[in-house]
Amino acid sequence: MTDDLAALQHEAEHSIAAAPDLRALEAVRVALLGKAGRLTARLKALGGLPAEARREEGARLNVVKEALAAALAARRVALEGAALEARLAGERIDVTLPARPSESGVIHPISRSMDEIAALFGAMGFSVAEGPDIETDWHNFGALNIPPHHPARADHDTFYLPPETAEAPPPVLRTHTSPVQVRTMLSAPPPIHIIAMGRTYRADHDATHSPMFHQCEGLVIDRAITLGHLKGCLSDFLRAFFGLPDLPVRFRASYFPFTEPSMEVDIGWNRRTGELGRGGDWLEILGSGMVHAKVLANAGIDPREWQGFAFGMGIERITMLKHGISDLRPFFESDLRWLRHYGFSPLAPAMLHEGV
Ligand code: 2NM
Repeated sequence: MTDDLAALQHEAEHSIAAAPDLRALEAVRVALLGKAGRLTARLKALGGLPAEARREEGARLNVVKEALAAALAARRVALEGAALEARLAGERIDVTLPARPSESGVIHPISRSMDEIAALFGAMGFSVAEGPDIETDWHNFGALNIPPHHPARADHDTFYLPPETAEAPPPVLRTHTSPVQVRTMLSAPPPIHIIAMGRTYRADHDATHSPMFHQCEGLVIDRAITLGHLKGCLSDFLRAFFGLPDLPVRFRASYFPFTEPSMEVDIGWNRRTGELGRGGDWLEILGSGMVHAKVLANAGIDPREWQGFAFGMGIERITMLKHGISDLRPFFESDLRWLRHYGFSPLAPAMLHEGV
């Protein structure tokens, strides 16, 4: 009986050690300890033995059962480790390999322009600020010196959202990126040198207007900022963005409620051919001005200590001019043929030393 049990244990230990994988190991376990297993059978047979023999045989069987259970568990851990190693070896990737040129995607011309604008203003010390598309009436209009019945509100063709309370003005889809400038002024003290870019919304839809379009606005608040800084900054930007060092730039008096004085900025072009840089005609390209003292005060900035300039431009418009795109609509139509033609390689990002 004892030799018999020792032989069973020996044989079982050999089978466990030799099991090549987890399935084989499970088969060994079932053959030993399953319902019809060899050790199970011997444990069942204990009931038929006399009391004395049952105690002795039972103790021996338990020792063997525990030894085999431990051997099974140890082998399971070893096989699981080996299986994981094998899987990791099979799935290994070389993260140092160079990227494969992709057939499938290009950078949208609007995204490309935003990358170029960020690179150019970044080189002039600006950082990029962001804010929500859904704005309060106050951030979008009130703080910018556009009071409740000001005609500029009508000009903006605002999309209003359902009111949250009966008393408060309803939320709006931002009609320009200026509320980002307001939020920036409220959130940290000057000096401030930021641009804000992103989606803006006006209820206007025809060949040259889309209800959603993109703006870039800039804001500089510092000590002793003058119109000279505004003119230098915007002339440099326009000449770099269009890649024309001699691009004529003209500043023309205008009106915005949030700037005083206000100036429209024109660039030289040929109205007949559309060529930029020469031709004797002028094209309005952006709006700008010295931030109104009331706007500074609304945003908690003392206008006697800090001055600044701001500007705003439409990204679709400058992108169309730069690349000779004549129609606004395809920007939003997801036509892959148009996108592949006017898109940019993701592997050649906007870089300043390449003149963006
Ligand atoms: C423009 C033209 C002129 C402008 C002003 C501000 C702020 F918040 F500082 F008051 N942000 N943007 C501004 C000024 C925008 O867009 C044609």
